[in-house]
Amino acid sequence: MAAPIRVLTAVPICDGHDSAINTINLEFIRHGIEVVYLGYHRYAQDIVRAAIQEDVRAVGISSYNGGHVEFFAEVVKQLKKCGADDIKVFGGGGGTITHDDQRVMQKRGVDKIFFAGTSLTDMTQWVRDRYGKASKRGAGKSAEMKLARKLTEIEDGYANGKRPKKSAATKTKKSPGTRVIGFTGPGGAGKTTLIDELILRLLHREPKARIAILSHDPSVVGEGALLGDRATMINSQDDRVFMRSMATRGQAGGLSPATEDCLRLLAQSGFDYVIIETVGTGQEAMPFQSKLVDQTVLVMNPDYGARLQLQKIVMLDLADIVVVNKSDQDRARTAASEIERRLEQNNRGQRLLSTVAKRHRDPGVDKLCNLLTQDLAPAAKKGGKK
Ligand code: B12
Repeated sequence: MAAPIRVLTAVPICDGHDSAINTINLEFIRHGIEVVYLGYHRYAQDIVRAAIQEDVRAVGISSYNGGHVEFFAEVVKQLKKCGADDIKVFGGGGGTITHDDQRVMQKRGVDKIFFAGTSLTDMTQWVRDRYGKASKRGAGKSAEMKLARKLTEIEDGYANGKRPKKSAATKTKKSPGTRVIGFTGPGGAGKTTLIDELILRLLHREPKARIAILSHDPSVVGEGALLGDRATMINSQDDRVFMRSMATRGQAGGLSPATEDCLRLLAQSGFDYVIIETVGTGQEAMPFQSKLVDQTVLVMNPDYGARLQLQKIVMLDLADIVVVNKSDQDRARTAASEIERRLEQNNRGQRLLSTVAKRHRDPGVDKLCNLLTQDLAPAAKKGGKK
């Protein structure tokens, strides 16, 4: 089976009209396209950075703010400047984009504009026809682009169910000083928000640190996926953060068939931290079998049901740190004490923390950041000791 088409969609700066793009995203997904959605009110620079890191075939922009001629052209210009002009730009904006505007935009390198009245089927078919064919693409100009393209090579190699023979990531060693942290937990527990807050702290505390995020969303074989974590990760839109979104492409358990190889490649690429986030997982999930993962964090919602449920969650035996997020909710104190007693049975020195990730400067997230960094002094990191 051929690898799915990946596109990135976004709404420009000073524009909150996201209902059109949300509808279009869903239609693309229904037709087997993987959509990395960046959200609304986005700078051209953020769109370009994300498109390069995600190594998409094209960027779809939905613009209603009236600045489309300049904005689309700016995205095209910046992609070209980065050596990524094989990433195409298309989009729409109903009646706010005129046919005259479109002619100017196409002269400036925009692939296609869709006008009011075009059917969803026609738009989807055009994207499949235009971006579905394999095209010859360069290895990439910058180190970041090279890395992004290698990740695509690995992921696409698995699309037919086989591990690529010449995987770009067959070496086993991590870069000296790289710390790999795995986050898992049920859907809706707040993993993505928690990671984003953690990234904010890491960027402040370590002014030179570079961080990679490998984030997963669910999909079944041959179908599309909404890869939407970038829309939540506001703090992670930073030049020191490399983020890659992956669909699980039919694999159960929280990760994709290509995750291990992609993680290995990231762990060899000189980042200080590599953070991996699973999809929302079930009771049986044990996603982090990889020896590459140094620490595992289970993020829980206080509302997990009866206490007996805790006996069934396998990750409670395996996680190094358990976080009860949303601890401003009524049941949170009960949850924390029930989980504490459950962890005591394991007698493994696992740590339990309570957080409210959505709250700015939450002391629980500060503690989590301390825990994840404390036993790796900068000197040891630079010397490559683990
Ligand atoms: C819905 C709407 C809203 C909703 C937005 C809800 C939301 N979350 O998106 C609300 C009520 C909140 C709203 C608010 C505002 N709006 Co308004 N809004 C509209 C409206 C009625 C429809 C836009 C829409 O979603 N269309 C549905 C899509 C699916 O259809 P379409 O637009 O025809 O698009 C086609 C193609 O272009 C294509 N397409 C569109 N995008 C993309 C992207 C890709 C990748 C692809 C492939 C295709 C594609 O898909 C469609 C295919 O048929 C338009 C008027 C209109 N009739 O267009 C005004 C309009 C866009 N809004 C306008 C304005 C001014 C505002 C406000 C500034 C009003 C105010 N003073 O507060 C605010 C700004 C909000 C903000 N934060 O940005 C103006 C913009 C004028 C301009 N730029 O010159 C418009 C044109 C109304 C007008 N005639 O004055 N708005």
